[in-house]
Order: sequence, then structure tokens, then C-alpha cells
Amino acid sequence: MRLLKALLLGLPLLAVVSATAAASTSSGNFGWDVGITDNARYGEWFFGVLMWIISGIVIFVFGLMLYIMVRFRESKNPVPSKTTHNTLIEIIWTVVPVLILLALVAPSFKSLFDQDIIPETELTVKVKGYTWHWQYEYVGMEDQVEEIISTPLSREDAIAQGREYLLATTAPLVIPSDTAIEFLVTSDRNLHSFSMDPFWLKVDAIPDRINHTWTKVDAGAEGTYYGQCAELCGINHYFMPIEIRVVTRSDFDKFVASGGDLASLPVETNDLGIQTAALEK
Ligand SMILES: [Cu+2]
Repeated sequence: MRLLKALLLGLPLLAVVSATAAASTSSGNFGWDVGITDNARYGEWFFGVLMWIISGIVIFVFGLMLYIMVRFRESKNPVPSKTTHNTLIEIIWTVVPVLILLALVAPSFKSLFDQDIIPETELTVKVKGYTWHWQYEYVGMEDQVEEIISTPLSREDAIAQGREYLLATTAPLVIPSDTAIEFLVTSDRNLHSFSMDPFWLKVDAIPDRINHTWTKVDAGAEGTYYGQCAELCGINHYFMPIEIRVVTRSDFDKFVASGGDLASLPVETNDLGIQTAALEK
């Protein structure tokens, strides 16, 4: 029954540490950026929940070990107990983890299905990984807008333009906000991964195969967002960032009407990629 006592002692300790941790992270989401899609917000919420559970388990187990090491040290406990089984405790430490895992199944599958099941979309973009750059095409609009070849700016150009080297590209993919967009993702020669953290989106780009995913960026979240190829695809793997410019529907229509002219877009004021390049000057 000493172990039961230890369990009971561990729980208040867990509560105190959790409360302290909660107070130290203002948003409670462990510093993750606030997402700009429904899927991102759900994923971040679930990530936060998992972190609390994981932290709780770690603290509880270490607390228990510490208690046992002190309480049953040789000098205090010269004649060790010969107990080898305790049915009640064995049932508890089998059933409780099973219950925790069962509770995590539903949100985890919801997050997967939300990304995998593509709703009715209004725009389809073909994304193709090359060694080493990305190419984008608006499906069904090939006559109006040419394919976008998106290569990173050279170091000199990035610094000259006050933009972030290895994030900023020669031409971003332009997409409208508040619009469900399907991405058809493939690759030219080798494995890449189309990965956009702010959208909670990541899908492998595989030669001769087409993977699907989708996104819908919040209205009001217009701006320039960055991702990077998330597959170790070769020597210039670092040289294929993903730059996506999110604009309003009407700006997107103007962009299409102009034949894909970036100059038709309003001046970008929400570009995180302007910061460190400016500092490097
Ligand atoms: Cu790649």
C-alpha cells in the first residue's frame, strides 16, 4: 500500500507543476504560432493537449521514482520487501495508459481526416517539385496565367531587396483567402515534401504519383507565408523554400485578369521574410 500512498502524493505534485507551467505560457499553446486555417488551429490545440498530458506523465513518473529512491533507500529500509506482485496496481498501470490512448484516438483521427478529406474546392493548384525549385500551375486556367517557377532569391538579391535569404523566392504562389483550394502535389525526379506550417499542411511530392491536399486560409490573414521542402531531397534541399502570397479574392481576380502579373497586386505589408535580411545589411 506504500505505492498507493506514493501515487496519492504524486497527484497533488502534478497539479502544482501543471498550474505553474500553465501560468508561464500565456497562450497555453507552447509558443506555437497561431494558425491561419481551421486545420492549423485544431492541430495546435491538440498539440497543446498532448504536451500537457506528456508533461504530466513525465513529472508523475519522475516524482514517483524520486519518492521511492528517498523513502526506500538502504539506510531507511535495510530489509527490503519480497513482494513481487500487486494485482490492483498492475491493473491500474495497464488500464490507465489504455484509457489515455483511447481518449487520444478521436482527436487524432479527426485531425488526419480533416486534412485528408478534401471538401468542395473552388481552385486547384498543381504543385511540382524539381531539383531544385517548385513550380505551380492553376489547373484549368493555363490560358490565363502561366506556370509560376519559384526559385529562391540569390543571397545578393535577397539582401538588396531586404528579404529573407532562403525563404524569399523570385515568384510566390498567389492564392486567394477564404477559398478552399486543392493542391495536386507531384515531383519531377525525386522525393520532396510540400510543407507549409502556417497552413498545417504537409504532403509528399513523389515522381509519377499525385498526392492531394487542401487548405482554406482565413479571410483577413492576407500576407506572405513561408514553408520549406520537408524531405531530404539532395544537395540543394535547402534551396527550395515555398513562398505563398495570400491575397483577397478581388485581388486574386485582378492577378488572374492581368495574366499573372505580380505587379498587379497591392504592395505587401505583411511579409515576415523581410526581417533578418534587413538586419544583415
Ligand atoms: Cu526537396
